[in-house]
Amino acid sequence: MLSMTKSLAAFAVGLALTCTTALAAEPYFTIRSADGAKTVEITAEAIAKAGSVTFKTTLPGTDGEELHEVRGPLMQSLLDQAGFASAEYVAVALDNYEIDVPAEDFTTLGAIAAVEVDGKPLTVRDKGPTWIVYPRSDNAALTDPIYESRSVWQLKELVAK
Ligand SMILES: Nc1nc2c(c(=O)[nH]1)N[C@H]1C(S)=C(S)[C@@H](COP(=O)(O)O)O[C@H]1N2
Ligand SMILES: [Mo]
Repeated sequence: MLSMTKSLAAFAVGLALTCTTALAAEPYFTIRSADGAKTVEITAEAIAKAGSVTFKTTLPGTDGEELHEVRGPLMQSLLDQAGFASAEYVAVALDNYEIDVPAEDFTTLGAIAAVEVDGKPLTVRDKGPTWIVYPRSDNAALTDPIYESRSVWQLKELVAK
């Protein structure tokens, strides 16, 4: 009986740790103001709430001409939801790659926060968990190299200037 109580207790502790880990899940990325006054974590919940779009496109920095089905919320939906309306952002990646991204890329060009490619959630290992992706197969103008350089993978932070 004692050993049963012990194993039950161990199970309960294990369960609690598992749940704590799940609840403390890392956000996909954060959006913050340049002065640090406002920071919004983009969690799985925020991503689900923002809805998502899916399109097929070639992906920069990969296998060239092959089309992939990407899915994720419009970055503009996340910005609206989080209450940011800057004219210019800086996208910063886990590898500290950073580049300016004008708001038009989100308001009019339809860049998404891709979280899934070919039906698979993106992990850090495959340029996730979030990758800024442009629907460039739908719009020839988006094949300009400037959009390739703004296709930031492993997005860590979007800073509103
Ligand atoms: N996180 C991250 N995203 C990035 C980059 C990078 O170095 N790190 N390079 C950018 C640039 S300049 C281009 S052209 C494409 C492809 O980069 P690559 O050809 O250096 O692989 O991804 C863009 N996104
Ligand atoms: Mo590039």
